[in-house]
Amino acid sequence: MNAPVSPQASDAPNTVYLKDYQPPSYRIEKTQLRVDIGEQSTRVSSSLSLERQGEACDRLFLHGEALELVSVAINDRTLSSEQYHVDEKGLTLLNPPESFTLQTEVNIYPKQNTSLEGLYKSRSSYCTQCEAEGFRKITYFLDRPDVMSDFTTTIIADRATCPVLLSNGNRIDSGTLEGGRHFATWHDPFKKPAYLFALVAGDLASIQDEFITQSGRRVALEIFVEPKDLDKCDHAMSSLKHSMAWDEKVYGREYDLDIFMIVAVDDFNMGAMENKGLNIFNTSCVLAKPETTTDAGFQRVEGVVAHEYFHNWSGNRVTCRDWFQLSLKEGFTVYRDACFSADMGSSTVKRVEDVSLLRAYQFAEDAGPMAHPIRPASFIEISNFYTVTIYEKGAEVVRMLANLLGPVEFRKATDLYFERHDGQAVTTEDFVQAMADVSGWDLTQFKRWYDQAGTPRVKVTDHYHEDSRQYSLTFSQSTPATPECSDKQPFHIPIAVGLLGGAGELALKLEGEELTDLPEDNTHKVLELTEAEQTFVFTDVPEHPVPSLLRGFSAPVKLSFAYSRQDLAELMQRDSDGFNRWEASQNLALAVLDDAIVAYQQGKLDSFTVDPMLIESYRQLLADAELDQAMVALMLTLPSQDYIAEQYEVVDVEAIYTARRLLAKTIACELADSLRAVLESYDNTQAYRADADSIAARSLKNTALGYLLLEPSQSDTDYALAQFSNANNMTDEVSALSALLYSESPQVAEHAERALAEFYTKWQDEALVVNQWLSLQARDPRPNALLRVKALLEHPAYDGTNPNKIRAVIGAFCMANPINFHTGLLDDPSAGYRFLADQVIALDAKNPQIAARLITPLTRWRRYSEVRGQAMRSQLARIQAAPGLSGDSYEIVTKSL
Ligand code: B3K
Ligand code: ZN
Repeated sequence: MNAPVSPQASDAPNTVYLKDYQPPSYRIEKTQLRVDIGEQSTRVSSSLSLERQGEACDRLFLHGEALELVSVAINDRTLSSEQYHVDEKGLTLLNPPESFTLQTEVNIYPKQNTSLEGLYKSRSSYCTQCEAEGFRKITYFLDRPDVMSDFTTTIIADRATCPVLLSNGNRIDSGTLEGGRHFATWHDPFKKPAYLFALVAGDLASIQDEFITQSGRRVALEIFVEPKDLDKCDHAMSSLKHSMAWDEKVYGREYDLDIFMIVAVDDFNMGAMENKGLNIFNTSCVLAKPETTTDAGFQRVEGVVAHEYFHNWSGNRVTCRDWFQLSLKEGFTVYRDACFSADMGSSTVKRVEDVSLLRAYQFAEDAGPMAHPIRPASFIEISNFYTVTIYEKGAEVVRMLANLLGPVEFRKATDLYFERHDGQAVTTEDFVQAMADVSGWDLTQFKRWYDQAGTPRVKVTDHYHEDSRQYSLTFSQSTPATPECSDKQPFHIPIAVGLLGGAGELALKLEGEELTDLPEDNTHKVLELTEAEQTFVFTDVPEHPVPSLLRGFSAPVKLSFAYSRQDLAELMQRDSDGFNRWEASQNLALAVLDDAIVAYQQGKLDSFTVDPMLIESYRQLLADAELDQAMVALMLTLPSQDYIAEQYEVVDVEAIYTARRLLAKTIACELADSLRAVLESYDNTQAYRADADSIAARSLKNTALGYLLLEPSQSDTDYALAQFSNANNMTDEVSALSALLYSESPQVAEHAERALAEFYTKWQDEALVVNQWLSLQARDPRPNALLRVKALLEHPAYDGTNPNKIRAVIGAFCMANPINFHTGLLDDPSAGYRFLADQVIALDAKNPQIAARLITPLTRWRRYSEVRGQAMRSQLARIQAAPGLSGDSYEIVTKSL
């Protein structure tokens, strides 16, 4: 039976507003699915028990997209065409009863589903991705997170090609069928929204383990991968067990089902997905072994496994009422996984990495046309809101709450939140309310962090009165206009501070405080800025100190204070806050980079000399045996081009690139002996280990190698070549390769090309390693990289339907190779922009989510020179005019133009 299909709905995609939220008019108590997977098409039969909530209504709309309706019945009676209506958005039932069973049958086509949302095929496996709104591509449903249902799922498939059949919860039945087919039935005892539904059918192998929970329950753990990858699952398994133990210890959260499964697939739009009991992962976030995976890769696996596991409570047991609340689960869970990773390795290193990411990408987002608060007020396409703002800034807001409450109260508050809302779909208000109820704090002003976008600027000045021995810090805050609001109210900003005196850190006593009220270790304080301008006066201060401000990056703001370079050098060496030591190194480097940028712009770079203060500070760092080697490596690393760009109103791409390169080369020359000493003291014969100390030692050695290869001696080149050939791990192998490749020294060039070719020959069967190889070339800063990138798109290793490959080539070129993206080709300066628009237009029809994400660099057109900005803008307009553009891309281009 074919139902009538309505004519095309209106063209412009709709905007959805938070203020229009209405509770659902029906509940779905039970959902029974039968998914019969065939070679060409899949038949989905569903039976939903619906119960009205509240007023009678004359129609009920169920979401459904790209579904071929076969039959629709209520309480086993097939509906006539007057009783329902179908269009490309869903199924409308007319005059539905108060309580009924809706039975539908649809055909879907997983093999043709290139959006990687709904049910699709990745290599030889079938899998699903339903968050945010993918379940509606599987069957008709109330596909919204506040409709939570009890799911029973039967999967039927060919036994030979799909021996493994998985879904959420526990397997309650299985058996063979005629014609070489078989089935499995799964029941999930926890009610959940459809976005947490998952199904997998394929020819997969698995490793198994178990975890005994704190109350003594045994949980079976299983990781499914293609058989060839079975040797790369151990790290994910141990990360999972560490995560389970950590969540019990730190949050008192125990796992609730008898089995927890992870499945890795090659084609996945994001990193992973927290489906109840059946997480589905991008292979890049599961597979790891030393020979094929870098240290960063190992850490990513650990972090993502933890993140998805932690969602079982922060997301699944307590979920979101609507998608405006996305940060309720994402911000909180990122905060949780960041604390976990900090506990597993070095907490300062983790903090530096996270803040670097936030400042390079989230601050840029907050200053651009897509700026949105962590709880947005409206959206067109929710997929566009899985952003660094929702995730990383969301996590910063939770971190501020955790720090304001302190560890004991914060734990009480999260206990209350989980208890109070278990099994519910709630809002960010509910989260903050639990914090307020436990602590007694008035968090009214704090909640502005959820509603106001933009990065607050905090300007600080100080004054020391020698006679009264008083030291005052005056803070003023302001937040630039963003698309949703131009008039910002002051935020509640916690600012952690310390004061450095000549002989060490000073005791801190604010005016009015009694010494007896203060803790013994009294050199650290959190000042709470709530006004537009506020002064804090410290008393009994014996000398004019150097203030250490915003320790640990205690709030997501841009703080400025007129430090002298001497102050920065001191903070770099002596601050007891590791994060601020790094911060001082960045600020000192930024000051010197600014000298070079100005010299470049004035055509005086040839006669430019680098401030010796920076070189001497770096020299001392390299001699500091006390400091964590990973911190030395981070402090020696110049700010990224993106972060340098953040410092300027108009981004001068050439000036930033050239200044940074010149500074790096100068460091390489001036500190060559110290850098070589790092290489000499490193024992390259040691067995690989992935612990924090080993990772730290490798990162320092490879940072030194990268510098030395900028102006290499023959022995430096030989060292890199030997490391490339003999490395027993991918970190060293790929670091040597990138040092060779990015050297620009003519004596290295030939070696680099040979190494690149060898690397591919050696690793061509390892997809994730090949992605590294692609990305290294796409990021190559040498001129005319675009020609090489275009050639890569034709290479047999490239696959234009695989998001990892798209990110490795197109994403890396446009996001991580600014000098080439913005300067294009020698004879065609806007070639990079046109290339990106071409790729977006071609991809949009196949995978709109990935296409829309790629557009980001073009949206920043206002930050560049007039000529560049207009060239970028005209490519956005070209994308906008592309026939049949998706709502995803439409939203990004329209908001950016
Ligand atoms: N919750 C998923 C995100 C899925 C988004 C799909 N558009 C991954 C995560 O944050 O854990
Ligand atoms: Zn998440």
